[in-house]
Amino acid sequence: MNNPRYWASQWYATKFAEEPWPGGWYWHDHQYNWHGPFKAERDAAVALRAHQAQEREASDEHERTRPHFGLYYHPRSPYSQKVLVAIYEKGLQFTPHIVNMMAEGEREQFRKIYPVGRIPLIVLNHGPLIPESSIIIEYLDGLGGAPLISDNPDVARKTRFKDRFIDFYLTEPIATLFFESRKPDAERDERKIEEARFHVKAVYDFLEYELSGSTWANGDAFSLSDCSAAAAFCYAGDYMPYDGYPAVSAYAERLAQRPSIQRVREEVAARSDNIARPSS
Ligand SMILES: N[C@@H](CCC(=O)N[C@@H](CS)C(=O)NCC(=O)O)C(=O)O
Repeated sequence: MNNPRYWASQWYATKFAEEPWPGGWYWHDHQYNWHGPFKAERDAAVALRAHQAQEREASDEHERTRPHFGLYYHPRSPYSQKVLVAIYEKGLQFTPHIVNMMAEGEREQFRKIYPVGRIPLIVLNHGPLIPESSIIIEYLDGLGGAPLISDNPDVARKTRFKDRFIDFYLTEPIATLFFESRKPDAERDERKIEEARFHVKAVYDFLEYELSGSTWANGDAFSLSDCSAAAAFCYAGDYMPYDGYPAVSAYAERLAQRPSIQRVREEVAARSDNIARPSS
């Protein structure tokens, strides 16, 4: 440590530093790039520590985002879209497994992995299964990146409530309206349609009030509730227009502009097996 010419860093010996290098203190990085000379050992040590901190940050980010789970999903499934939005918001990598639940063989195969047979599902590399879109997002949120659920228990409670409220009373009824609209007139279940419309209206009424002073469903930070809304609002206006709901309409537009959501929608648009939207 006292040789001003060949200074041993905390990581690597510097025995390769030879003439004609100017005298002074040196350190080198992983790629054997030499840094120096520094007049004093202390200056070299400060530079080395700053470099190490930068590398640690980079490798933490790498560790956080590297693929360590497989996602079973379908780009057109609303609950898969909800999880994809969260994944893209956080910049995480994953191993994709697209499952077409309409194809009997694929459905049966998938049920061997998860007997309930619902997508999305994530499978961690070391084995555990994590089903249910909201639980998946809770898990992903623990991996760091921009938080989707606040540390503040009161804000978190409202985010979780809106997530459930949107799934149960918007995503599900919109799916009902979608499936009913595809049936021949004689087979349509008017009672189901009426109930679905009643619930969608309840969500619009609630959100019109909640959104009047905020950008996103639960305040000014994009959250789990917006991941849930992203998929539902892709189709909601086709089945129940936003007439009389200016805040809901503006919110649907903001969702459509969000890069993570645009990416999810582009993936749907790029598929050749798309289902036609209803003609209004
Ligand atoms: N509560 C579940 C709902 C998942 C769900 O209903 N997924 C649909 C696709 S969006 C599905 O797998 N349907 C296949 C089936 O019911 O056979 C979640 O939040 O993940």
